[in-house]
Amino acid sequence: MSAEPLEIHLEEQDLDRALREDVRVGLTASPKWLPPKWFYDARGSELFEEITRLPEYYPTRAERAALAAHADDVAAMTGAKTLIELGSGSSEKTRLLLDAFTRQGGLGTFVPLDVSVSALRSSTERIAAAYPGLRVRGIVGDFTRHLDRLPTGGRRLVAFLGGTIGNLLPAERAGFLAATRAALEAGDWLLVGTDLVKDPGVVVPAYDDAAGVTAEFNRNVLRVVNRELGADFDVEAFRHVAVWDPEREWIEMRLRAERPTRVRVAALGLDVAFAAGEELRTEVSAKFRPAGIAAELAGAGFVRQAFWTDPDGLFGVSLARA
Ligand code: AVJ
Repeated sequence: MSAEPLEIHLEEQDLDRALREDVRVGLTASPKWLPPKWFYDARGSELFEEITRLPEYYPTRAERAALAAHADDVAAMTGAKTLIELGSGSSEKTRLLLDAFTRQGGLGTFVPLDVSVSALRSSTERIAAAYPGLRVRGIVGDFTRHLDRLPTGGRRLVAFLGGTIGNLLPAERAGFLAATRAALEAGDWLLVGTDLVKDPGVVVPAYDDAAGVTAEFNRNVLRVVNRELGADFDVEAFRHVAVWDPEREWIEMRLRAERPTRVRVAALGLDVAFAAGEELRTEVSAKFRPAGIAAELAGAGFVRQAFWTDPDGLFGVSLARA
C-alpha cells in the first residue's frame, strides 16, 4: 500500500513567519538565544543523522536498545490501533515498534507528524512499502502547536522518541504534556524517551565530539538564518561550546563569538553586535531522573505504567496511560 497524501497544517509561510519571530526575539534578547528547531534543514538533518552514528553520542543507540528489548511489551500493554509519532524525522527507531505491532496484529494506522515535508515524504513511502496493510498518514505540523489535529477513534499510542522532549524548557514541557493529554482520551497511551542524568564526563563529549560533527551541526543554524533571512553571519567567527548545567541538569549548546562581530539580518532590518566571547544559546537538552519523569507525567494527568532503560542505564523509555 502506498502512503496517503500528506496532511499539511504548516505552510512554508508559517515556517518563515515563525523563523523571523524567533530570530528577532532571540537576537535582541540578553543573553542571546535561538530555538533548536531551526537546526534541521536538509544539511542539518544529515548532520544530525551523522551525530547519531558517532562513538560519543550514546542516546540513539541506548534508546534503540531499550526499545528493541521492550517493543513487544508496548504492543501488548497498549493494544493500540493507531500509532502517532511526534517529531518523527526518519522514523528509523519506530520500526522496532511497528515490527512488534505486526507480530501482535491489530495496529491499523501509523501517523508520523513532523515539520519537515521532505523527511515525511521519504519516511511515509518507505514505511508504507515495508508494512503492507498498514495505513500511513503523514501530518506536516509542529508538535508544540498541532496536537489538536491528531486523528481520533480507536485506541491511540503517541510516541515521542529520541529525547526531543529534553529540548523543551521545564514550563514548555509541562505545557506540551498537558496539551498531549488534552488531545487524548482516557485509555490512550504516551510513550516518551528521555536521556537520563549521568556523569557529565559522558554527557559532554556526546555534545562535543572529537570529529567536530556537533560543532558543524550547531553552526548550521547560522547558515539557515543567512540563507532564509538574508543575514550575513560570519559563521567561522563562532566556536561551538557545550556546557553541563549541574543545577538544572541539562546540557546547553552555545556559539561563542571568538572576536567582536556584527550581523545584519536583511529580512528583519536588524543589526546585532556580538562582543568578543559573547555567547548565543542554541539548544538546551535536559537529562532526567526516573522519578522526575513520573512526576511530570502525573502532573499532566498521565499515569506511568512502565519504565525501561538500555542495559547500561543511559536512556529511559516511559509508557504512560492517559
Ligand atoms: C534530537 C534533540 C534529541 O538533544 O541530543 C544532538 C539533538 N543536539 N546533538 C539531543 C542534538 C546535539 C538531540 N535531540
